[in-house]
Amino acid sequence: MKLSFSIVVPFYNEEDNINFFLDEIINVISRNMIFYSFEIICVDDGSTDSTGVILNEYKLKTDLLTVLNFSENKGQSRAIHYGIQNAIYENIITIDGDCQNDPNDIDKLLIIFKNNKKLSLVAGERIKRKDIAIKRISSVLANYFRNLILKDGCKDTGCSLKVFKKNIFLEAPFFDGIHRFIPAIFVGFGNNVKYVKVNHRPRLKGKSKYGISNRLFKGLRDIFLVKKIIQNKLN
Ligand SMILES: Nc1nc2c(ncn2[C@@H]2O[C@H](COP(=O)(O)OP(=O)(O)O)[C@@H](O)[C@H]2O)c(=O)[nH]1
Ligand SMILES: [Mg+2]
Repeated sequence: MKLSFSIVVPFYNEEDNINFFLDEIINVISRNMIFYSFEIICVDDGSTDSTGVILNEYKLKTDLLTVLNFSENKGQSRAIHYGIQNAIYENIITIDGDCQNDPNDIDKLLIIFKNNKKLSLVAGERIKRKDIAIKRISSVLANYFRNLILKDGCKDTGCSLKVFKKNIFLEAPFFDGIHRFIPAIFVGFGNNVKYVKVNHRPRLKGKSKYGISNRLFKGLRDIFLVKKIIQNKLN
């Protein structure tokens, strides 16, 4: 039987990125449709620009697309979690909607996932991050401390491009920030994971929604919460 994948994408004020992003994704799906089944779930997280309108316009062009809307901004974690809860397929692909991840890497991740039945997660690690220095440095720090405590072996947990089993992700209780701990949770729950080098592109349109204060410090605090979640699960 064909493996099937729900592609879950969070969007917060990404009006200038949506059409290009979805064109690229549809391209990837078209060339892989003989091997796998797909749906795309876009979560508009209370955007205040035309994101919702543009997503709904795109929906008229393809029946692969489902658009979910929050009336107010609930954050990237909640958007991804809600998208996954609504996914019809048993496997999930996550990717950012701002065109910084390269959808062409999906082929590579899918082949590895398909050929290694024991893997529950294949996660991208961006080789050359096209972000500002402060963001790259804070990311190295956060990855170092998380790895020290949670030992997930992941060098770049912030890379959204991932393929994984839905049921394992949904075994973990939700918390705001969970999307940064997917490898740690999978490893902590005793699953096999693999990391794969992927491309990263500069953000050409729109603005990043994160700075140091709303990511690094919260990320460090959440390490201990995840440690507890893993201990609770194993006891
Ligand atoms: N749903 C949702 N998505 C968000 C939020 N903040 C960022 N995103 C999305 O998450 C992805 C990554 O965000 P971005 O700001 O580019 O983060 P960066 O690449 O790490 O700087 C993009 O697709 C954003 O639209 C948010 O509050 N809610
Ligand atoms: Mg980005």
